[in-house]
Amino acid sequence: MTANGNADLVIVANRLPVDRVIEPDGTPRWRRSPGGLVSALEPVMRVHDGAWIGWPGGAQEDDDDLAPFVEDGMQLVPVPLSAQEVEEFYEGFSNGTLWPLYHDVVAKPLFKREWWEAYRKVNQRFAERAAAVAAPGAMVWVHDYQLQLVPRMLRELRPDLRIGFFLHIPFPPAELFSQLPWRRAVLEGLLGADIVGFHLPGGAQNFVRLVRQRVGHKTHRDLVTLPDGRQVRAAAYPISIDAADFEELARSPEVSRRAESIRAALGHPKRVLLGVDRLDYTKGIYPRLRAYAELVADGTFDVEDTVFVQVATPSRERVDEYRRMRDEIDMLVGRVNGDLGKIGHPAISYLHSSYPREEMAALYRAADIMVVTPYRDGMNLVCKEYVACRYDNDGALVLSEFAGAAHELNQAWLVNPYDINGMKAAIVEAANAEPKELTRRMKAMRKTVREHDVDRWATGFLEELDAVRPPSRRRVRR
Ligand code: ADQ
Repeated sequence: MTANGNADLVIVANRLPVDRVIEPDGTPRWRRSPGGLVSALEPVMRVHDGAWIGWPGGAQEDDDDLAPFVEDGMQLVPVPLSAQEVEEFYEGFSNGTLWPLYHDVVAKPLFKREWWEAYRKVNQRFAERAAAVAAPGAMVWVHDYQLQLVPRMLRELRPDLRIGFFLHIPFPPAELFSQLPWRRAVLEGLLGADIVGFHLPGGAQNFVRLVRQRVGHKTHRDLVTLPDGRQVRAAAYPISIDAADFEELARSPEVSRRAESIRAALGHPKRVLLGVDRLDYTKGIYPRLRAYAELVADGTFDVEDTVFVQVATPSRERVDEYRRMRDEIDMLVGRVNGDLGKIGHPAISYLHSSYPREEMAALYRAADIMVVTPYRDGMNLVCKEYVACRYDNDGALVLSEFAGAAHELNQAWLVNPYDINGMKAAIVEAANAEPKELTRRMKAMRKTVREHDVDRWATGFLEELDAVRPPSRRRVRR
């Protein structure tokens, strides 16, 4: 295939950084959805001639006009999915097979052959779009578990490219990954990249070990050598947030006022505990609320001066497991508030809303104890956002040791979310900690988050990808 694109840097991700919305009169329009990934990559996209390839959301009919377009100097290339592909590729293989398998089998993964076929087909479509827009020798950065076959498919179409891949969720140990009927194809898919990035060194090690065991390639430390001499590096690049930006937001008078009014609306409690998550069974919302409820029931906390605010944005609502979990949490919150609440003082203030960044910063400012207790999480950015907002070096973080972030934020009160008593003890300790102790811990965590921000993550990865030997000078087998 000839190189016919002009983008020097191509981002390939499941979603575009814009959503396709349909106006009341039926005309489609693009609305920006500024997620962490797009703000991290925006500066580098500007320096390079950047293109972003992704699904615009929703299901497309054959006659939908989804031509590439330019927004803010970025070339955006929509990849359409049919209703059946949304069901089989996105809800099915991505979120019903890979997501639970890669998160320690917290829920049972489903292995369906038709889902795998859809996954392959959609990955091929993404690879073809990337091949068409990339300039000769361009860098292509493929993101996440939905697109693990793209690196190899793309290399077959365009051997001239430098290809990077980053996995935003954990990469499981060999014992779990090996359940996957298509394990070898997934490993070979990833090996199409020059660099395969993970949040933690453990993920990279799991990958290299599996490549040795299941594909039979030679490996040495973080390097895999393919039969044609090409080398693939597997390494850790822990993602982060724009810490300075969050702090600035938190310091703004509007956010400070809003934080005060949140506390006032809660009845000026002595203590506010906070949980903020996508409503997902990996996030450990249920055990966290159970632990808290027990502390209220046994009199450790009094609803008159303490409240737990749990914000849980519904997600993936068409996947059965998510509906079940939402019902379970709804029931738990209802029971706890019914049994333990008082008029004007619920034990748990439970919200399904999705908030703008300003409101998130105000919530972080309003909370004395942030409770983040996933059963397994690739990184978890919520805890880093909380830390970035605590510019007075106060506030306590209770954090699951199974979140990637626990490797960096080890001054948090680290907990095992499977151990309810352990979680209760940590919450009580955090609640009773001396201000000096809180400051000591928060200061150290803030330093980490400040020094390792998202810009460092993105530029670090791309610099290493840029340094990959251009394919023209690679040894070619004849
Ligand atoms: P997620 O599973 O989505 O990300 P997380 O890292 O915590 O988890 O990111 C959530 C983001 O959504 C945060 O920026 C947070 O502020 C925002 N958010 C959460 N609830 C919200 C609400 N109610 N309103 C508005 N915003 C809300 C996946 C992996 C993580 C990994 C990231 C990035 O599962 O482990 O850290 O990708 O790689």
